[in-house]
Amino acid sequence: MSQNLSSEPKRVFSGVQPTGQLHLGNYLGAIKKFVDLQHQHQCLFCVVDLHAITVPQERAMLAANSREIAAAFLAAGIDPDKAIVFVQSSVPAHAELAWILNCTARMGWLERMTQFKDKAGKDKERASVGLFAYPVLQAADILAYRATHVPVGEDQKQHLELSRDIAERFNRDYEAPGFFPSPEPLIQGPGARIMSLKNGSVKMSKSDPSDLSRINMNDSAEQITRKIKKARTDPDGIPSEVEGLEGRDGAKNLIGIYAALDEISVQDVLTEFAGQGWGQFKPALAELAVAKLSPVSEEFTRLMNDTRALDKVLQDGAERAHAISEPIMAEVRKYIGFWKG
Ligand code: AQP
Repeated sequence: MSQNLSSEPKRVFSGVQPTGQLHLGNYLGAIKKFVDLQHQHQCLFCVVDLHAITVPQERAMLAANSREIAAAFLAAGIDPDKAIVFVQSSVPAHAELAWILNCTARMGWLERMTQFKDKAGKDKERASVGLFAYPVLQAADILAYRATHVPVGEDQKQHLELSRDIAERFNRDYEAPGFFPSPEPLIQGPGARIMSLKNGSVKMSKSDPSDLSRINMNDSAEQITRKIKKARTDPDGIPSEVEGLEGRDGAKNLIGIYAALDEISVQDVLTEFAGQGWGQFKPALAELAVAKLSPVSEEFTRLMNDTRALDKVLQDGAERAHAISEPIMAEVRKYIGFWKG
């Protein structure tokens, strides 16, 4: 059986749920980072439809939404000849390993997960068991490939810590030292936490009832410009130093979005715009956002018109993903001692 992965190359895994409109937070916090990583490491980018069904989904929309996420990956610059792009439900290892890891994870660990509390809201009793166990499926996604690195937004930090605990516990319980790596999150950079345009203290999210709170990846130039114009800021102007953004959520968010889109530091943005008002900054941000997002949304529309080509990418990706996960699952079954180990 294989040993520690430390001498093996890095393997990157990340997933996005096919639950509707992709927004700027998903793009800057996750997808844009995927594009750079594919050149340095073996990467698997997954449309996580098993995660999506932890809350009700429309049968008529689920497959179409999965294609949309795959199209967004490719439109953003992911090359399916380099990275493996696939749909989670088409590779059986995810569900199988999730069950096994459900038996490794502890109730107390999951009860501490803040995202479950947020998503289940007041009516915890009526939430699905799947929503509660969601972070275990996430651990299975990563560990089924023995991935070492996971690019995600900051909201996923706690889930990644849980994945590490689960990996370590499996290795200990089944006397498999070093079998599963402790996956590391890749969270750095100003795009890691994009906030709502209407309320800088909550994250930009597809479930926010106000469309003005987010920039959707397929918004037109006019929509983007209007939303940025209406974004919540404060009466003060743009400071010259990062400390001047302290306690100013809306201001900090817009400056952070500019930095992430232009791939420069927050300090560089402040140096460029120090002393100016929002009336000057917002049009500059809108222009930048349109320039960066329009090519992605045009390519997205083109790809969505060729579903056969998209399905071919996803089929090929599923086969390549299965080829990696199956030998790992064979070892997992042996460690546990299943009849067909
Ligand atoms: N606001 C955000 N800023 C930075 N990164 C973000 N991500 C999500 N929102 C932000 C990152 O996007 C990746 C894919 O996320 P997901 O498909 O798991 O969706 P989510 O996190 O559930 O996205 P939403 O929009 O917040 O959905 P709802 O409203 O359903 O909760 C992940 O890497 C995530 O960190």
